[in-house]
Amino acid sequence: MSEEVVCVDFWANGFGMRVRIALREKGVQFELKEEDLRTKERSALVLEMSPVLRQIPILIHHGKPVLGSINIVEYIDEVWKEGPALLPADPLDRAHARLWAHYIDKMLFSTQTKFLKSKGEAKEKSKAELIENLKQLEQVLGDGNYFGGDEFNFLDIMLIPFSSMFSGYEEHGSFQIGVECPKLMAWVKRCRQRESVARTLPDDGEMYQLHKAWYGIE
Ligand SMILES: N[C@@H](CCC(=O)N[C@@H](CS)C(=O)NCC(=O)O)C(=O)O
Repeated sequence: MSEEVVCVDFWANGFGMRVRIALREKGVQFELKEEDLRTKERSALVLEMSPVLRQIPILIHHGKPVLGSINIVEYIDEVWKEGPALLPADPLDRAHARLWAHYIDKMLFSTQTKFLKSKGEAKEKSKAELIENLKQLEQVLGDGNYFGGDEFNFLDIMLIPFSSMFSGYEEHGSFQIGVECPKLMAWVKRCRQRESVARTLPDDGEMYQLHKAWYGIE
């Protein structure tokens, strides 16, 4: 099989970081095409490959698009079977991992947005929600090294990109995630030692600066 793999993404896109980490875990060579989300106009490539959603990340494999980060990571796992398995082997464990991946997208990501956008009382309320979301995820992690148990896998890939905003959360909300969620922070440190993660995650400070500009945070 010819391995023509392109990832269309923006350096600070947490959803796209999942795709880049998964490809690196599998040892798949890919071309990265940067799409600058700071401009409103989407490139001709995005409009061609994702005419309905117009969103990134997009994985282009042999010229065909695969969309949606959860979907893409599952696709990568199915296609490049020779690399380490990303999804758990057991169907019940897979269902559990997918459920929490959706929790990250529906709860954590939307709470993050509310927290960064809001001020005053609303900001305090969403800060409390954000801490609850993180505590909930810490509970799912339990005492394991990784979400899937002993091995770094699917759910770790789903969440670790969001850790690049953790120091931004701390600065924005004047709190310490390590105090609220010590096991989760230990997991972040563990994951960041992996080459796939270290090569993919942007600098925490740059990530917060970008979000400050996006949300007009002073
Ligand atoms: N559920 C999608 C979400 C992707 C998404 O929301 N992408 C945003 C960036 S975070 C995007 O491409 N927005 C297009 C734009 O802002 O024009 C996934 O998991 O890939």
